[in-house]
Amino acid sequence: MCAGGVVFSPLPLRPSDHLPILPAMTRAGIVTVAGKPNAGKSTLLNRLVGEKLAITSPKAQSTRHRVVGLRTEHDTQMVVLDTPGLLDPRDLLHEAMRGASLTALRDADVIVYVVDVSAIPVHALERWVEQQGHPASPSHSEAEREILRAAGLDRTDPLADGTRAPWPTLEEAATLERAPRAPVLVALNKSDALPELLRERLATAVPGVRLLSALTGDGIDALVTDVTERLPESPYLYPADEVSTQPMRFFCAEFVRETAMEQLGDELPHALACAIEEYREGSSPLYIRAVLYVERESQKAIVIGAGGQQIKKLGRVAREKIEQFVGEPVYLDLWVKVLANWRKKRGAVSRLGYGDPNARPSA
Ligand SMILES: Nc1nc2c(ncn2[C@@H]2O[C@H](COP(=O)(O)OP(=O)(O)OP(=O)(O)O)[C@@H](O)[C@H]2O)c(=O)[nH]1
Ligand SMILES: [Mg+2]
Repeated sequence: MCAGGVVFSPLPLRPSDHLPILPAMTRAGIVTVAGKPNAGKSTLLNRLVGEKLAITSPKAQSTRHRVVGLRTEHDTQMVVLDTPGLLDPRDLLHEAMRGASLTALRDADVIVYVVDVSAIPVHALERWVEQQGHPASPSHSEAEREILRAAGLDRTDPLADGTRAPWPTLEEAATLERAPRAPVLVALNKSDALPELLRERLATAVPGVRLLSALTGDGIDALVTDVTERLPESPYLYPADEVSTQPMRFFCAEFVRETAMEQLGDELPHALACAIEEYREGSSPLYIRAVLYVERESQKAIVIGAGGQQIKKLGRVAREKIEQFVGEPVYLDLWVKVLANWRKKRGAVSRLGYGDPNARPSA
């Protein structure tokens, strides 16, 4: 070909020359983290997001709301939902918590069912691992089966309860009437607390089981791969640089409540709720007025402490956590008020932001 004296020698076409350049296909979806109280769900959310969003505590029932964390990495966006621990509701707050968990299970594209493996007796885990290696099958002779039955290892023997994993299924833990729509990955968390040998045997004898330590990060990469494979191809649902969809004031209230859980006795934290009544953007330091609600006058006295020492300490630590989160100086104006028996009052439970306990999502 000759144009204006310039000779073009056409290069051989490569297949890609005919194709429009498409961006790499992304994956995105909702990853619901569910399980019994204290299993390590919030620790896992924080680990997945790489930031402390959800409050954690050795005391059970620390999470009361669905907490949203965003993880965007390697063309995949996970909208991670941390949920309140699954329990039998004993009051309206519990009902609202259960409602939040069930809704998150229903909305999920993938469910990570977190089990505290350190709470399962070691002998039950050992027996289960043992059995995975020696299942009785139709190929076993009757004599071999007899030996396995005697050892309690015959899968075909309905009386050998060792055939079951030594933890409840998600349906059992959540008392669901039917299995959730989304695929369920079982994550045995707190595996750092297991004897090393047992950990190795669990990992090798039972390939389907994901051993995890949300605390140390062990097993997280493998879990992320498992989850990613199950997410649908989709454009991102939120901007790639965001870490949550919830407002700052939500996290501020949670940090106050977490600090109260750390500093106050075992029972009192369950009676506490925190509301942010004012959040003055643009002020320096950032002005936040928070109210800790308790159920009785006697509890108010405990939170305030002798000479106001307790609330002063609580306010200082909570302020430091909030400052770290918002990245600027904060003036935390902290109050304590009595809202008598609020956990038993529908209006109060929903006014404190715990969803509508009337809305009972089906299982
Ligand atoms: N040893 C160990 N402890 C862990 C691990 N993950 C969480 N924990 C601890 O277990 C306790 C409960 O953790 P959370 O993340 O608050 O548990 P949760 O399931 O969110 O609890 P609720 O919100 O109350 O249902 C905390 O003291 C955590 O530090 C882990 O992998 N190993
Ligand atoms: Mg939690």
